[in-house]
Amino acid sequence: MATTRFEAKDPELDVLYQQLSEGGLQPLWELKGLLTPEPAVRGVPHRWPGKELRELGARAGDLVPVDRGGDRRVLACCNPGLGGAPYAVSTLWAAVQFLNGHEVAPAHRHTPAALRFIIEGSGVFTLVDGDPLHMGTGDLILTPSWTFHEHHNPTDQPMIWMDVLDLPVVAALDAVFFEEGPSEAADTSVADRSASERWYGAGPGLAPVGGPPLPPHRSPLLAYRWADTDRALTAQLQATGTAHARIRYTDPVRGGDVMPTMRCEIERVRTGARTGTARQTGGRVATVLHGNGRLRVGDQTYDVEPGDIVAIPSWTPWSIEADREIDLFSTSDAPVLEALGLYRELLGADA
Ligand code: GTQ
Ligand code: FE2
Repeated sequence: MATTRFEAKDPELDVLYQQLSEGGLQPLWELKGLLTPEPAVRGVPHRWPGKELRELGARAGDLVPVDRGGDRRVLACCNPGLGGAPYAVSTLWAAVQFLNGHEVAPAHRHTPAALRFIIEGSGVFTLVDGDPLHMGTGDLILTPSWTFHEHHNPTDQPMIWMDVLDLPVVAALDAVFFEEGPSEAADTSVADRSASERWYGAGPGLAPVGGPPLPPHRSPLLAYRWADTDRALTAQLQATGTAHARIRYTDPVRGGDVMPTMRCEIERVRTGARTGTARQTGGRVATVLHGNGRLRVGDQTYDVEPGDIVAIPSWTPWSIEADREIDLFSTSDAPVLEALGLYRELLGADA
Protein backbone atom coordinates (compact mmCIF):
# COMPACT_ATOMS: atom_id res chain seq x y z
CA MET A 1 0.00 0.00 0.00
CA ALA A 2 1.36 3.38 -1.03
CA THR A 3 1.86 6.17 1.48
CA THR A 4 1.07 9.86 0.94
CA ARG A 5 2.59 11.08 -2.32
CA PHE A 6 4.39 14.38 -1.73
CA GLU A 7 5.09 16.63 -4.70
CA ALA A 8 8.16 18.65 -5.65
CA LYS A 9 8.91 21.16 -8.40
CA ASP A 10 12.33 19.62 -9.00
CA PRO A 11 11.52 16.72 -11.37
CA GLU A 12 14.21 14.46 -9.88
CA LEU A 13 12.98 15.09 -6.35
CA ASP A 14 9.44 14.54 -7.55
CA VAL A 15 10.45 11.13 -8.89
CA LEU A 16 12.01 10.34 -5.53
CA TYR A 17 8.71 11.27 -3.83
CA GLN A 18 6.88 8.91 -6.16
CA GLN A 19 9.33 6.12 -5.31
CA LEU A 20 9.06 6.83 -1.58
CA SER A 21 5.29 6.63 -1.79
CA GLU A 22 5.43 3.32 -3.62
CA GLY A 23 8.04 2.01 -1.19
CA GLY A 24 5.98 2.71 1.91
CA LEU A 25 8.32 5.47 3.04
CA GLN A 26 7.88 9.12 4.00
CA PRO A 27 10.40 12.00 4.11
CA LEU A 28 10.55 13.48 7.60
CA TRP A 29 11.28 16.94 6.17
CA GLU A 30 7.78 17.03 4.67
CA LEU A 31 6.01 15.80 7.85
CA LYS A 32 4.47 18.38 10.14
CA GLY A 33 3.30 18.22 13.74
CA LEU A 34 5.32 15.25 14.92
CA LEU A 35 7.73 16.84 17.35
CA THR A 36 5.64 19.59 18.88
CA PRO A 37 7.06 21.99 21.49
CA GLU A 38 4.33 20.83 23.88
CA PRO A 39 1.88 17.89 23.77
CA ALA A 40 -0.60 18.18 20.88
CA VAL A 41 -3.53 16.93 22.98
CA ARG A 42 -6.54 15.72 21.02
CA GLY A 43 -8.90 15.29 23.94
CA VAL A 44 -10.65 18.44 25.12
CA PRO A 45 -12.02 19.42 28.53
CA HIS A 46 -15.51 17.98 28.88
CA ARG A 47 -18.21 17.38 31.49
CA TRP A 48 -20.90 14.68 31.46
CA PRO A 49 -23.64 15.78 33.89
CA GLY A 50 -24.48 13.21 36.58
CA LYS A 51 -28.19 13.85 36.20
CA GLU A 52 -28.08 12.85 32.53
CA LEU A 53 -25.88 9.81 33.24
CA ARG A 54 -28.38 8.58 35.86
CA GLU A 55 -31.40 9.18 33.62
CA LEU A 56 -29.91 7.54 30.52
CA GLY A 57 -28.48 4.68 32.59
CA ALA A 58 -31.96 4.01 34.01
CA ARG A 59 -33.48 4.15 30.51
CA ALA A 60 -30.94 1.58 29.30
CA GLY A 61 -31.91 -0.46 32.36
CA ASP A 62 -35.50 -0.53 31.08
CA LEU A 63 -34.63 -1.35 27.49
CA VAL A 64 -31.47 -3.45 27.40
CA PRO A 65 -31.03 -6.85 29.05
CA VAL A 66 -27.82 -7.94 30.77
CA ASP A 67 -26.73 -11.50 30.10
CA ARG A 68 -24.26 -13.44 28.02
CA GLY A 69 -23.57 -11.55 24.83
CA GLY A 70 -24.64 -8.20 26.24
CA ASP A 71 -22.47 -8.62 29.28
CA ARG A 72 -22.33 -5.09 30.58
CA ARG A 73 -24.92 -2.30 30.59
CA VAL A 74 -22.37 0.46 30.28
CA LEU A 75 -22.52 3.97 28.82
CA ALA A 76 -19.05 5.10 27.76
CA CYS A 77 -18.05 8.76 28.01
CA CYS A 78 -16.82 9.90 24.58
CA ASN A 79 -14.52 12.90 24.49
CA PRO A 80 -15.63 15.20 21.62
CA GLY A 81 -11.99 15.71 20.60
CA LEU A 82 -11.31 12.03 19.94
CA GLY A 83 -13.23 11.57 16.70
CA GLY A 84 -15.94 9.32 18.15
CA ALA A 85 -13.66 6.94 20.06
CA PRO A 86 -15.37 5.75 23.27
CA TYR A 87 -12.70 7.24 25.52
CA ALA A 88 -13.03 10.03 28.08
CA VAL A 89 -9.45 11.13 27.47
CA SER A 90 -7.02 9.55 25.01
CA THR A 91 -5.67 7.12 27.64
CA LEU A 92 -8.69 6.34 29.85
CA TRP A 93 -12.11 4.76 29.44
CA ALA A 94 -14.73 6.19 31.80
CA ALA A 95 -18.33 5.03 31.94
CA VAL A 96 -21.38 4.52 34.07
CA GLN A 97 -22.70 1.02 34.62
CA PHE A 98 -26.33 0.33 35.55
CA LEU A 99 -27.48 -2.93 37.13
CA ASN A 100 -31.12 -3.57 37.99
CA GLY A 101 -32.19 -5.40 41.14
CA HIS A 102 -31.63 -9.19 40.89
CA GLU A 103 -29.47 -8.89 37.79
CA VAL A 104 -26.05 -10.49 37.30
CA ALA A 105 -23.39 -9.22 34.92
CA PRO A 106 -21.62 -12.48 34.02
CA ALA A 107 -18.01 -13.43 34.78
CA HIS A 108 -15.14 -12.57 32.47
CA ARG A 109 -11.62 -11.26 32.52
CA HIS A 110 -9.51 -9.02 30.33
CA THR A 111 -6.03 -7.55 30.31
CA PRO A 112 -7.28 -3.96 30.62
CA ALA A 113 -7.57 -3.15 34.33
CA ALA A 114 -10.74 -1.62 35.75
CA LEU A 115 -11.85 0.21 38.84
CA ARG A 116 -15.25 1.20 40.13
CA PHE A 117 -16.10 4.25 42.17
CA ILE A 118 -19.53 4.45 43.76
CA ILE A 119 -21.26 7.82 44.01
CA GLU A 120 -24.52 6.64 45.40
CA GLY A 121 -26.21 3.46 46.56
CA SER A 122 -25.01 0.10 47.83
CA GLY A 123 -25.88 -3.58 47.79
CA VAL A 124 -24.13 -4.77 44.63
CA PHE A 125 -21.16 -7.01 45.10
CA THR A 126 -18.41 -7.82 42.63
CA LEU A 127 -16.67 -11.17 42.73
CA VAL A 128 -12.98 -10.70 41.90
CA ASP A 129 -11.35 -14.08 41.33
CA GLY A 130 -14.06 -15.45 43.63
CA ASP A 131 -13.58 -12.89 46.42
CA PRO A 132 -16.86 -11.01 47.01
CA LEU A 133 -16.39 -7.24 47.37
CA HIS A 134 -19.36 -5.29 48.59
CA MET A 135 -19.88 -1.95 46.81
CA GLY A 136 -21.05 1.01 48.87
CA THR A 137 -21.14 4.80 48.50
CA GLY A 138 -17.67 6.34 48.31
CA ASP A 139 -15.90 2.97 48.00
CA LEU A 140 -13.17 2.30 45.44
CA ILE A 141 -13.19 -1.27 44.09
CA LEU A 142 -10.41 -2.71 41.91
CA THR A 143 -10.63 -5.38 39.24
CA PRO A 144 -6.97 -5.58 38.17
CA SER A 145 -5.73 -6.86 34.84
CA TRP A 146 -6.73 -10.46 34.07
CA THR A 147 -8.79 -11.01 37.22
CA PHE A 148 -12.18 -12.66 36.72
CA HIS A 149 -15.04 -10.41 37.75
CA GLU A 150 -18.83 -10.53 37.81
CA HIS A 151 -21.33 -8.11 39.34
CA HIS A 152 -24.36 -9.23 41.36
CA ASN A 153 -27.26 -7.09 42.49
CA PRO A 154 -29.20 -9.18 45.03
CA THR A 155 -31.29 -6.17 46.13
CA ASP A 156 -34.61 -4.89 44.82
CA GLN A 157 -33.09 -1.56 43.78
CA PRO A 158 -31.07 -0.67 40.71
CA MET A 159 -27.53 0.59 41.24
CA ILE A 160 -25.25 2.76 39.12
CA TRP A 161 -21.52 3.40 39.47
CA MET A 162 -18.55 4.75 37.53
CA ASP A 163 -16.04 2.47 35.78
CA VAL A 164 -12.58 3.58 34.73
CA LEU A 165 -10.37 1.34 32.59
CA ASP A 166 -6.90 1.65 31.06
CA LEU A 167 -8.32 0.15 27.84
CA PRO A 168 -6.91 2.83 25.47
CA VAL A 169 -3.38 2.25 26.78
CA VAL A 170 -3.62 -1.53 26.57
CA ALA A 171 -5.17 -1.26 23.09
CA ALA A 172 -2.40 1.09 21.94
CA LEU A 173 0.11 -1.54 23.09
CA ASP A 174 -1.77 -4.27 21.15
CA ALA A 175 -2.16 -6.28 24.35
CA VAL A 176 -5.94 -6.68 24.75
CA PHE A 177 -7.05 -10.20 25.68
CA PHE A 178 -10.55 -11.17 26.85
CA GLU A 179 -12.18 -14.38 27.96
CA GLU A 180 -15.50 -15.40 29.42
CA GLY A 181 -15.55 -16.88 32.88
CA PRO A 182 -17.20 -19.91 34.41
CA SER A 183 -20.93 -19.24 34.54
CA GLU A 184 -21.83 -21.54 37.44
CA ALA A 185 -23.93 -19.88 40.15
CA ALA A 186 -21.73 -17.83 42.43
CA ASP A 187 -21.79 -18.13 46.19
CA THR A 188 -23.87 -15.13 47.23
CA SER A 189 -23.32 -15.47 50.98
CA VAL A 190 -21.29 -12.28 51.01
CA ALA A 191 -19.05 -11.56 53.96
CA ASP A 192 -18.90 -7.98 55.28
CA ARG A 193 -15.26 -7.85 54.38
CA SER A 194 -13.62 -9.50 51.42
CA ALA A 195 -10.68 -11.86 51.92
CA SER A 196 -8.46 -9.13 50.42
CA GLU A 197 -9.57 -6.73 53.17
CA ARG A 198 -9.20 -9.29 55.94
CA TRP A 199 -5.61 -9.92 54.85
CA TYR A 200 -4.50 -6.47 53.74
CA GLY A 201 -7.04 -3.97 55.10
CA ALA A 202 -6.19 -4.34 58.78
CA GLY A 203 -5.12 -0.75 59.16
CA PRO A 204 -2.21 1.64 58.84
CA GLY A 205 1.17 -0.05 58.93
CA LEU A 206 -0.18 -3.50 59.70
CA ALA A 207 0.89 -6.05 57.10
CA PRO A 208 0.38 -9.78 57.48
CA VAL A 209 3.33 -12.15 57.82
CA GLY A 210 2.88 -15.25 55.71
CA GLY A 211 -0.24 -14.10 53.92
CA PRO A 212 -1.15 -15.10 50.39
CA PRO A 213 1.61 -14.27 47.88
CA LEU A 214 1.65 -10.61 46.91
CA PRO A 215 0.51 -10.06 43.33
CA PRO A 216 3.59 -8.62 41.59
CA HIS A 217 2.02 -5.72 39.71
CA ARG A 218 -0.81 -4.31 41.82
CA SER A 219 -2.23 -3.79 45.28
CA PRO A 220 -3.32 -6.92 47.14
CA LEU A 221 -6.14 -4.84 48.66
CA LEU A 222 -9.12 -4.67 46.30
CA ALA A 223 -11.55 -2.46 48.23
CA TYR A 224 -10.88 0.97 49.73
CA ARG A 225 -13.76 1.86 52.04
CA TRP A 226 -15.29 5.29 52.32
CA ALA A 227 -15.13 5.31 56.14
CA ASP A 228 -11.32 4.98 55.94
CA THR A 229 -10.99 7.52 53.12
CA ASP A 230 -13.19 10.03 54.92
CA ARG A 231 -11.19 9.62 58.12
CA ALA A 232 -7.94 10.19 56.26
CA LEU A 233 -9.23 13.35 54.55
CA THR A 234 -10.53 14.74 57.84
CA ALA A 235 -7.25 13.97 59.61
CA GLN A 236 -5.19 15.63 56.89
CA LEU A 237 -7.25 18.82 57.06
CA GLN A 238 -6.76 18.86 60.83
CA ALA A 239 -3.04 18.18 60.48
CA THR A 240 -2.40 20.96 57.97
CA GLY A 241 -4.98 23.49 59.09
CA THR A 242 -5.55 24.23 55.39
CA ALA A 243 -8.70 24.02 53.29
CA HIS A 244 -7.43 21.38 50.83
CA ALA A 245 -6.58 17.74 51.54
CA ARG A 246 -5.36 15.32 48.93
CA ILE A 247 -4.90 11.58 49.23
CA ARG A 248 -3.51 8.86 46.99
CA TYR A 249 -4.88 5.33 47.21
CA THR A 250 -1.91 2.99 47.60
CA ASP A 251 -0.82 -0.60 47.83
CA PRO A 252 -0.91 -1.00 51.65
CA VAL A 253 2.22 -3.17 51.72
CA ARG A 254 4.55 -1.64 49.12
CA GLY A 255 3.17 1.89 48.97
CA GLY A 256 2.90 2.17 45.18
CA ASP A 257 -0.13 2.98 43.09
CA VAL A 258 -3.09 0.61 43.28
CA MET A 259 -2.49 -0.66 39.74
CA PRO A 260 0.45 -0.22 37.31
CA THR A 261 -1.47 1.92 34.83
CA MET A 262 -3.82 3.99 36.99
CA ARG A 263 -3.36 6.33 39.94
CA CYS A 264 -6.38 7.01 42.14
CA GLU A 265 -6.69 10.14 44.25
CA ILE A 266 -9.35 11.93 46.21
CA GLU A 267 -9.31 15.49 47.39
CA ARG A 268 -11.46 17.53 49.73
CA VAL A 269 -11.90 21.26 49.28
CA ARG A 270 -13.53 23.15 52.13
CA THR A 271 -16.52 25.40 51.53
CA GLY A 272 -15.44 28.70 50.04
CA ALA A 273 -11.89 27.52 49.23
CA ARG A 274 -10.13 27.21 45.89
CA THR A 275 -7.19 24.97 45.02
CA GLY A 276 -4.12 26.18 43.20
CA THR A 277 -3.98 25.59 39.47
CA ALA A 278 -2.01 22.53 38.36
CA ARG A 279 -1.16 20.83 35.09
CA GLN A 280 0.30 17.40 34.55
CA THR A 281 1.23 15.21 31.62
CA GLY A 282 -1.21 12.33 31.26
CA GLY A 283 -4.98 12.18 31.16
CA ARG A 284 -7.33 12.33 34.12
CA VAL A 285 -11.02 11.70 34.73
CA ALA A 286 -12.68 13.11 37.82
CA THR A 287 -16.04 12.65 39.48
CA VAL A 288 -17.71 14.57 42.26
CA LEU A 289 -18.76 12.48 45.27
CA HIS A 290 -20.00 15.27 47.56
CA GLY A 291 -20.58 18.99 47.40
CA ASN A 292 -20.71 21.46 44.60
CA GLY A 293 -18.82 24.34 43.09
CA ARG A 294 -16.69 24.82 40.01
CA LEU A 295 -14.10 22.82 38.19
CA ARG A 296 -11.94 24.91 35.86
CA VAL A 297 -10.31 22.88 33.11
CA GLY A 298 -8.37 24.77 30.45
CA ASP A 299 -10.64 27.52 29.18
CA GLN A 300 -13.79 25.82 30.51
CA THR A 301 -15.56 26.34 33.84
CA TYR A 302 -18.05 23.68 34.91
CA ASP A 303 -20.58 24.08 37.72
CA VAL A 304 -20.30 20.61 39.18
CA GLU A 305 -22.44 18.48 41.45
CA PRO A 306 -22.33 14.86 42.62
CA GLY A 307 -22.18 12.31 39.82
CA ASP A 308 -20.70 14.64 37.21
CA ILE A 309 -17.77 13.14 35.29
CA VAL A 310 -15.14 15.55 33.98
CA ALA A 311 -12.35 14.91 31.47
CA ILE A 312 -9.05 16.65 32.20
CA PRO A 313 -6.78 16.06 29.20
CA SER A 314 -3.00 15.93 29.43
CA TRP A 315 -1.15 19.18 30.16
CA THR A 316 -4.39 21.11 30.74
CA PRO A 317 -4.43 23.46 33.75
CA TRP A 318 -7.19 22.69 36.24
CA SER A 319 -8.43 23.78 39.66
CA ILE A 320 -11.36 23.25 42.05
CA GLU A 321 -13.48 25.84 43.82
CA ALA A 322 -16.02 24.71 46.42
CA ASP A 323 -19.32 26.42 47.18
CA ARG A 324 -20.19 23.52 49.46
CA GLU A 325 -17.38 21.20 50.61
CA ILE A 326 -16.32 19.09 47.64
CA ASP A 327 -14.93 15.54 47.62
CA LEU A 328 -13.48 14.88 44.17
CA PHE A 329 -12.27 11.42 43.13
CA SER A 330 -9.95 11.17 40.14
CA THR A 331 -8.00 8.61 38.16
CA SER A 332 -4.96 9.41 36.04
CA ASP A 333 -2.41 7.48 34.02
CA ALA A 334 0.45 9.05 36.02
CA PRO A 335 2.05 5.66 36.90
CA VAL A 336 2.60 4.99 33.19
CA LEU A 337 4.17 8.38 32.59
CA GLU A 338 6.34 8.08 35.70
CA ALA A 339 7.53 4.60 34.75
CA LEU A 340 8.61 5.94 31.36
CA GLY A 341 10.22 9.11 32.70
CA LEU A 342 7.57 11.29 31.00
CA TYR A 343 5.75 12.72 34.01
CA ARG A 344 5.81 16.52 34.28
CA GLU A 345 3.90 18.80 36.57
CA LEU A 346 3.54 22.56 36.90
CA LEU A 347 1.87 24.17 39.89
CA GLY A 348 0.44 27.58 40.73
CA ALA A 349 1.60 30.55 38.70
CA ASP A 350 3.67 28.33 36.36
CA ALA A 351 0.71 26.15 35.38
O1 GTQ B 1 -17.69 -4.15 34.52
O2 GTQ B 1 -16.56 -5.70 33.55
O3 GTQ B 1 -17.14 -0.09 31.81
O4 GTQ B 1 -15.62 -5.28 31.18
C1 GTQ B 1 -16.14 -1.75 30.47
C2 GTQ B 1 -15.76 -3.08 30.33
C3 GTQ B 1 -17.04 -2.29 32.62
C4 GTQ B 1 -16.98 -4.55 33.57
C5 GTQ B 1 -16.78 -1.37 31.63
C6 GTQ B 1 -16.02 -4.00 31.33
C7 GTQ B 1 -16.67 -3.60 32.48
FE1 FE2 C 1 -14.94 -6.39 32.68
